[in-house]
Amino acid sequence: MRMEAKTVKPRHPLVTRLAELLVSTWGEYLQLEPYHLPADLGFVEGQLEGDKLTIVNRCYQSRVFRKLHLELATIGPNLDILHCVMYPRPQFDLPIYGTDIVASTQMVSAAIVDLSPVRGRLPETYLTGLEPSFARCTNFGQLRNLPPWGTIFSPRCVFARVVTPTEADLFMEISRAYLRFHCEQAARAEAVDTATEAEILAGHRHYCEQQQQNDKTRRILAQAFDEAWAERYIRTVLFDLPQ
Ligand code: 18B
Repeated sequence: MRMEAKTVKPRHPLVTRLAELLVSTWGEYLQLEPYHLPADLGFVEGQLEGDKLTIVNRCYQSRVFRKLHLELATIGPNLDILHCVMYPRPQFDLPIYGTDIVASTQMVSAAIVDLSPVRGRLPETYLTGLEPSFARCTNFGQLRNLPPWGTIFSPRCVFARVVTPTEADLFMEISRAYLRFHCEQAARAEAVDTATEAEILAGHRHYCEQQQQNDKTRRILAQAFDEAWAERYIRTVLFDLPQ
């Protein structure tokens, strides 16, 4: 395991494009401040069945967001993963933007983007605002079904296999629209009362608990490092609860 600041070069163009979109959109809409991850977990390397696993994290915070986390992982010669979660501070009644891309050299087996509700139901403004982009999902050749723990996702969740360049462009356009819509909502968000804040905090906890059940993520991390490391990483870096 190494700790020096480093970058990984993702090889799949969709991963590169989405990472650039996320960071540039954050820079455009938000006053970014650094967010410090545990010192040994910003850049990590492991071995997965003889292949090198490299993880690079970028993390910020802002007035509204307690943690804006972008993670890029490369495994061996042809697997790239992008993971991103925008956790609002629990004082703000906003859904959680999350996205995950799992890409091999030829194909994106999973591309997912959602604004996940934290108080039961996605607010009407979001349901309506995201609808035109969501409706374009019918243009993906293969939409995928959510796993059993995926009850946290909203009716506007996009989960597709991405095979052609047209589908890659479509995923980018939907992601861009979701992200910009969300940043616009966040810009005018105002703090809620403490009773609502407690409800939101419980919603965040539930979101993280469900995400922690994704065995596909856990398996990769446990194989490259070990069970205890995977557990700590999932609980402190990927899906940590606010203090
Ligand atoms: N995830 N993903 O982030 N995951 O982190 N991911 C996979 O083709 C990693 C999130 C989500 O069908 C797969 O099946 C690793 C966020 C869903 O059972 C692999 C990291 C969201 C599935 C990984 C990572 C999210 C999924 C299998 C850390 C949503 C489908 C790929 C870098 C907002 C699960 C495949 C299923 C799948 C791996 C969703 C390998 C290691 C933020 C729903």
